[in-house]
Amino acid sequence: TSATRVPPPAELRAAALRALRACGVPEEALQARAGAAGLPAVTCLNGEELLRLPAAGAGDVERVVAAADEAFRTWRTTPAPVRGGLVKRLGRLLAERKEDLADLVALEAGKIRSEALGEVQEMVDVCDFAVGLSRQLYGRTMPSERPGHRLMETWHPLGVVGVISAFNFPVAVWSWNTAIALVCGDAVVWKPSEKTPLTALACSALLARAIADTAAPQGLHGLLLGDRAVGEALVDSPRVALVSATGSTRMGREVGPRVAARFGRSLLELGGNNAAVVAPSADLDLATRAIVFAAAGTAGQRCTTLRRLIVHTSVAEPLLERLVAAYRRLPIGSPLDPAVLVGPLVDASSGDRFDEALRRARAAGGEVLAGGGRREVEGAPGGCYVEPAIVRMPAQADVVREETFAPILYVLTYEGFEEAIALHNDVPQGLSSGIFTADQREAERFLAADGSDCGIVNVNIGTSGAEIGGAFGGEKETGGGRESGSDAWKAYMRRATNTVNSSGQLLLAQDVTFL
Ligand code: UN1
Repeated sequence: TSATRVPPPAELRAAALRALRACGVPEEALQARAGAAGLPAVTCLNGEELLRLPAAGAGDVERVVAAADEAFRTWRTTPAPVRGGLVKRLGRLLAERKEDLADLVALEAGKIRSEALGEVQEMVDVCDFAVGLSRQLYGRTMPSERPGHRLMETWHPLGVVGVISAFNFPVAVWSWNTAIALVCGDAVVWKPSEKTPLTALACSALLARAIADTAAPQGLHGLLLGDRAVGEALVDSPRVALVSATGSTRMGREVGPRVAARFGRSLLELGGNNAAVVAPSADLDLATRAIVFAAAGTAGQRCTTLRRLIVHTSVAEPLLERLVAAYRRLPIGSPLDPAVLVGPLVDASSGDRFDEALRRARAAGGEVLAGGGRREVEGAPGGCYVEPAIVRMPAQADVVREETFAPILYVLTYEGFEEAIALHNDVPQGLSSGIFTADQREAERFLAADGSDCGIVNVNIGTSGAEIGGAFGGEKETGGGRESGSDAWKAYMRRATNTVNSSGQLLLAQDVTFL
C-alpha cells in the first residue's frame, strides 16, 4: 500500500469543473442533454465518472467538416504571417491557462504535476515554433534549362486536417498538428481519445477564443467528442485532405488503407517498442536515471517509453543493481501528490494487459527482477495502479516484440556490438532508440545507416521526452509519419512546381521541337 491518497470524487469533479470554466468551456458543453446517452468523462485516478458530456454522432461529422472546409476557403488566402497571429494568440492563452490545463491532464491521463505541466509546455513551444514558421514555409527556386524561364515551387494550404489523438498525450499531440496546420493555412477537425474529452474541451475553447480575438474564420477548428464511429466517419470524409492519426498500430492498419482508398493523405504515428543499448563504457549513474524516467515515467504510457534494454554482459549486473534499487524506491500513487512519480494506468484493461504480458514473459523464461504487482491506493478502489516491472529475458521472445502500453522493461544482454544492433532492430516497430556509451565509434555506428532503424536515435539520453523542434515519428509499424518540428510542416501543405516564361518565345524543355 501507499501513503498517498486520491481525493474524494466530489473534490475531483469540482477541480475539473473549475479548470474547464477557467479555460472558457461553455456550460452547455459540460452537460449531456437529459435522455441522451452522452460521453462519460472518467478520471483514471479512481476510475469514476466526472461528467457526462454531449457526444457527437457519426452524423455530425459532415456538418463539422463542412464548416471547416468553408473556413479553409478564407483561411488559405489569409497571409501566412497573419495566420501566425492566431497561433501566437493561442500560445499566449495556453501559457496563461497552463496550471488549469495541467490539472485536466492529470485528472484524465493520470500524469504527475511536472509531466502534466511539461505536456502543456509542449503546446506553448510548438505554438512559438509555428509562429516563426509562418514567416518561412520556404519553397525553392531552381535554375531553368531554358533562357528567360524561371523554375520554382510554391507551398499552398492543403485543406481540412483530421486529427485523431490518443489519451496519453491528450493535448500536446493535438497542438503539434493544429499549430502547424493553422499556419500552413489549413482548418482542423479534432477527434480526441474518448478517455480524454475534458482536456480536448479546454483546448478547443481556448482556440475558439483565439479565433474570435484575431477575427479568424469561425469554423477553422471543430471538435468531435464521440466514439469509434465518429473517428471512422472523419477518416472516410472525402473533404478531409489529411488524416493525422496517433495511436496503436492496430488503429493505423485500419486508418491508413481507408484514407489511401480515397487518395487522401495520412500521417501515422503508431506504436513504438523503444530500446536502449548500454555499452561497457556507459556512465551507469547517468544511464540509470535516464532509463528509470524513460521506462517508468508516465507509468510506461508514452509511445516513446523505453521498453527494451540491451545491455553488455560486462555491465549488466551493476546496472541492474542500480535499476532495481531505483525501482524499489519509486513512489507510486495519486499523481496529485507532489511526492509521487508513478501514477495510474489509464484503465482496468491496461492493467489486464500488464498482467498478461508479465505472465507471458515468465512463461518464456523471464525473471521478474523488480515490480510487477498491483498497488492499492487509498480513496481509489477503481484506479489501476501497478508497480513498474523489470524483467530479465533469455531471448527476444514474442511478448518482447509487442508493445504493451504499461511500465514493463525487458532486459536482454549482448556480447558483440553487431549483436546489440541486430537485437535492437529485430522488432516490428521503429519509433525511438538510444545508446549509452562513451565510445564515439559505437555512438556514430548507432546513428549511421546500418545502425538504429528508428525515427528518433539518441546518444546518452533516454528514448522519451523529445523536444518539439525535431521531427517526431518513426519507421516500420510506427507508420512513417513525422509531426511537430523541422520540415514536418510539408505534410500539411501541397507543393506546386511553377515554370514561368518571360522570354517572349516558346522554348520546349529537353530541346523538343514541335510546330
Ligand atoms: C506520445 O507518446 O505519443 O517524446 C508522444 C516524448 C513526448 C511526446 C510523446 N515529447 O516522449
